[in-house]
Amino acid sequence: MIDYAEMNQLLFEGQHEALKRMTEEALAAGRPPTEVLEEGLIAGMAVVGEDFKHNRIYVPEVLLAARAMKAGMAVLQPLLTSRPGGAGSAGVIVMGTVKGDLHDIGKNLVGMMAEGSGFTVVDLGTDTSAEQYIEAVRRHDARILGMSALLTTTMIYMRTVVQAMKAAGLEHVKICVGGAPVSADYARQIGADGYAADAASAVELFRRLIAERPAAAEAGPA
Ligand code: B1M
Repeated sequence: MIDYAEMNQLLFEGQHEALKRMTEEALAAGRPPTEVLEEGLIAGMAVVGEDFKHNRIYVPEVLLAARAMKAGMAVLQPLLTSRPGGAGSAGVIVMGTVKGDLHDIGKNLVGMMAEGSGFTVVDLGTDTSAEQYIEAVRRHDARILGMSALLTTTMIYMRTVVQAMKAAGLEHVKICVGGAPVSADYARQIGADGYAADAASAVELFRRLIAERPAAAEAGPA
């Protein structure tokens, strides 16, 4: 019997090796990877976020919790990213956390789920500038640009990127945004094509946007 409360506590305490072990045990016991992710890892990080917000814990403790979360995610990664039947790519998504922002756990999860659903993900990491997004979109002929932001001070950079993409003539590339302070309303305000609240809805959004893409754009750049 897997005790998710114990996994949450290990994450909270930053015990990365024990959490990695328990993640492996949960999978060995037949628990679905998405359940382990949501109940064992994401639920634990939610507690960390609450305590951080109320100054009951500070950056060093959050860093340790983030390291533990990543250790658990590394165990789940092969399962979340494996493509059934080795099908071809559903399209390229360039993804990154925006300039000034170092939070990458949520963005990494979205990337893993997207890969598992058949997309090819080009991950630019964190602190990504408009120029870096544009360069990668062009180089990989991406169909979607995904931006993540976790800070109210960095989410505003998403608008800069949307405008820079237009100025660069890349209007045909769909832009998706997400992250804790971002909303559907904000996505509309800045001219993005879509917003998703979590990794599973992000993948649904990517699929929908790819399906909506006008036939003219399928020809790719001249
Ligand atoms: Co920071 N931090 N942090 N932090 N941190 C938050 C975001 C904060 C809300 C905590 C709080 O006060 N409650 C707060 C922001 C407040 C605000 O802006 N209003 C905050 C702060 C203030 C800071 C610092 C400024 C603290 C300081 O230094 N004084 C600093 C900033 C550093 C910087 O970026 N320049 C900082 C630093 C850090 C750490 C480095 C210690 C660490 C990050 C480690 C890492 O990512 N490698 C950290 C962490 C871990 C958090 C919290 C606790 C957890 C974030 C997380 O990983 N959540 C966070 C609290 C919170 O969010 N409630 C907090 C789990 C993850 C699975 O969820 O990222 O939301 P999330 O991703 C979800 C969805 O949002 C969505 O899908 C994901 C999966 O379901 N999603 C997308 C995300 N991206 C998407 C993109 C999409 C679609 C969906 O399309 C492309």
